[in-house]
Amino acid sequence: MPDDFERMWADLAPVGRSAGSGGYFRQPWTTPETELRHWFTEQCRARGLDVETDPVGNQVAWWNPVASDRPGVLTGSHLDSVLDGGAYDGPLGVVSALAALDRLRERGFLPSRPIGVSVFAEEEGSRFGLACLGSRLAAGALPWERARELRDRDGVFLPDALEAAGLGVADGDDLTWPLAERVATFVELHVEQGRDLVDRGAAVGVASEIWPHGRYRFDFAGEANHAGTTRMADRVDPMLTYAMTALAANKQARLVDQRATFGRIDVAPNGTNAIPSRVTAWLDARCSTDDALAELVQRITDQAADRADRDGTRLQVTAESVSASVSFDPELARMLAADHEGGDWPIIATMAGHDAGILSAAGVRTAMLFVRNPTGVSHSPAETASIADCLVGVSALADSLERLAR
Ligand code: HGY
Ligand code: MN
Ligand code: MN
Repeated sequence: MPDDFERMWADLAPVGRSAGSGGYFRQPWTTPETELRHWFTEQCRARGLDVETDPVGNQVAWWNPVASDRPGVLTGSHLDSVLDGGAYDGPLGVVSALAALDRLRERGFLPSRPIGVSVFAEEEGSRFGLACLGSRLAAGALPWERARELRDRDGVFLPDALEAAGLGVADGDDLTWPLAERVATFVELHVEQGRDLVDRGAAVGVASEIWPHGRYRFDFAGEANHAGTTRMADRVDPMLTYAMTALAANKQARLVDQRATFGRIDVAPNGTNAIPSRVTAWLDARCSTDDALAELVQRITDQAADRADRDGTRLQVTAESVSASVSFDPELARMLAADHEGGDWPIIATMAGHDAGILSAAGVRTAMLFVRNPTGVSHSPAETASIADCLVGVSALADSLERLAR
């Protein structure tokens, strides 16, 4: 069994990996991510499972040996990565789902309801800016009319990206999955993105909640001018307004022990010897409650506006992706966390968004399992998990599926 997980893991290791940083560039509907989608199809077929791939590339394969027509237990995650991301965020949940299925079959377990393995597309929102794009479409949380207008950084519209990947939404396609009829419970296994399990000395944890979080585009408009001949007093420099806003975000988040990050910036014309005409920067904000999130974003926006007044620049803030607070079913969390070798697994919160959050918001009974990440680092090539802990995660997932599909 272990070599099976490790064989699958070895299959994925080189796909979309940067020779420089060792990080992954598996943006959705690009060549590496398409290769992963085909890999998943092969893995399912090798297990005698028929894979359904929907028009945007979301995938699901059902194991239904007793031909039950009851709603099933679905498990899976995503295969796309952030830019220069780690190997585990997403793929660990997909490989573990396949390995857990193998584990159940080896045990001779016969599920009383179907067990499905799924992959949702563009979970990271790293190309089209909207987190969990695939699962939001599958859950009916995002109308195709809005999704089709999304453009990536090169100006490519989503429909054209899908075409290039051999996919595509035809008029009249219904992108929503029949979740109410087909899915009784969704369980997503994911590498922990933090050090809670390390600090607790636990290999596996169960999620209690996902913090609400959002992505907000800040457009700072100024006046392009010469970097040398323009006196400092005569400038309308959007870079200054941005810089102060980034510092304000850092301070405001620290004051309330929440999270605010400016990790992405786009400057026009981005010349060395010119005051920029425009700076666009994206705020990623995360808080323990929806109200705290709204308040934090408002405070940062107000301080940016004050500074814009002083600089004579113009500010526009646009919420591009907002995910409300998710509380997982506590009784389900307790059931999955209970009675393992060494006692119960800890039940912990996560500040990272997941497809599980979208399905939960759509009314699907949902749980998440986390696998210890020794460094706690994620969205970085340094993200890691030990094979030993990954195999404990596979057992944990197999046990969970067995409890849910007995
Ligand atoms: O950004 C997140 O929270 C997740 O990794 N998609
Ligand atoms: Mn991620
Ligand atoms: Mn993820």
